Amino acid sequence: MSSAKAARRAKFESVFNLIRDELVDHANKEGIPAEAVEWYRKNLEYNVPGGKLNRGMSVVDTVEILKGRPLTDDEYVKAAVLGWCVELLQAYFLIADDIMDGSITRRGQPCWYLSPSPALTTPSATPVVPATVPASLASQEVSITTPTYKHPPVGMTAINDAFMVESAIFRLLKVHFRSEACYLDLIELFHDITYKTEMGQLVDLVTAPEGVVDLARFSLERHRIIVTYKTAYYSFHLPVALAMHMCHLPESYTVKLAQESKTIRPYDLALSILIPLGEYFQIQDDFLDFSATPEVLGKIGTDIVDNKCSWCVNTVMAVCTPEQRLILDRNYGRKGDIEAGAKGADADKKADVEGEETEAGGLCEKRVKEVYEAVGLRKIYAEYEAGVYKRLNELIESIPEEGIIVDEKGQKVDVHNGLKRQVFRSFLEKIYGRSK
Ligand code: DMA
Ligand code: MG
Ligand code: MG
Ligand code: MG
Repeated sequence: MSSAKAARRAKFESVFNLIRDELVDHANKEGIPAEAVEWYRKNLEYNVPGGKLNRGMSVVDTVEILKGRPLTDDEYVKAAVLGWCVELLQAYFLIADDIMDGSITRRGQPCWYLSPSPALTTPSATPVVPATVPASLASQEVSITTPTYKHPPVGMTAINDAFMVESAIFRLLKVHFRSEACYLDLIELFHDITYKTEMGQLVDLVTAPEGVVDLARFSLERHRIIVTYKTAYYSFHLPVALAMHMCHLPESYTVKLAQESKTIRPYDLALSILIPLGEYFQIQDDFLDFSATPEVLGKIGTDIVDNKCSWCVNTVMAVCTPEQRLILDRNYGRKGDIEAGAKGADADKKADVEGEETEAGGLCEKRVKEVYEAVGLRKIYAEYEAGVYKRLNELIESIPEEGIIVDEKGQKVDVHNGLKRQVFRSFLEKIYGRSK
């Protein structure tokens, strides 16, 4: 990381301390018992600041581009608070997502629901799971093992912790934006985007229900819907729309050029570029999951083993032979080695029994990857990337930046109030051709 980039991140991170203290102080003032306040503080510290922070910092970047000058200290803090609200939203989704996906690790540490409980970390802590079988279950065939751990996990309190991280967004908006003209727009935006992302999570979950491998459920159209709703709205549209509202961009304005006048609806225009940009970003993520080495990527790709409705499997299904499709049907979404004797879902059990299952990979995954290579997925991806880069640049170029900008009443508007191509270029240049 360049030193300028590191300094930019450190400045943004310093605002996290401010908002954490504000939230914790507020809970203290409400008279919440100290152990609960301490839990909340640990929840925030564990879940909010540890990511790449690209989404949050892009709010600050966009405000700077729209204003066309360095920000004052007050403007910086306001933009950064909005950025941290995006990071809070992401943390809220991820705490819940990890429970629903049964994930083990996140950002190089245990998922919050599996992490040691902040309240009970002494050796004398009592187990949270009953050691004896409850009477209501005694007649059924259940096995409840006596817990031996000294540090019980956060467990399902994580569900309420996720809700609290979400509610923190609205608490911060109230404190920092209550008296601003954009307050209602900001609140509505967070509500709309949250609803859309949750719809995306639902489509994601029903497309690949646990333990059901059925490639017929997948399609590139289904992939596009999942990606748009689950990722693009909150990761790309939200940061830019927040910055636009903070800079008071009007709903519409007219650009008077030499020959013609053009009416611009900047929020719709931004959306029409940011959704395809978000889709491109997720397609990169899907391709890298297959193609990048763990050393480069920083994580082991699991989409094939996890039965994900990835761009890769959808693209390959569209071009492969019936024989190759059979290989995909028999090996996708499975751990271990199906050809070694077991068939279909039995492969998992067999691998378990024989202890040959590894955390990711195995022969099933290898066979799927061989089909990907055989159909030339790398070449298809390279062509896709060149095409989408050209298409996105054309969309960006279509934003009028020259001419006189007038508002709905025909009043001349400061040129800095218009949408800028650089907002989108800075996103595109950050992700184009990325290899991790
Ligand atoms: C996470 O989606 C979704 C949201 C809305 C944060 P995912 O389960 O595909 O992502 P990950 O692989 O990071 O758990
Ligand atoms: Mg997940
Ligand atoms: Mg998920
Ligand atoms: Mg991925």
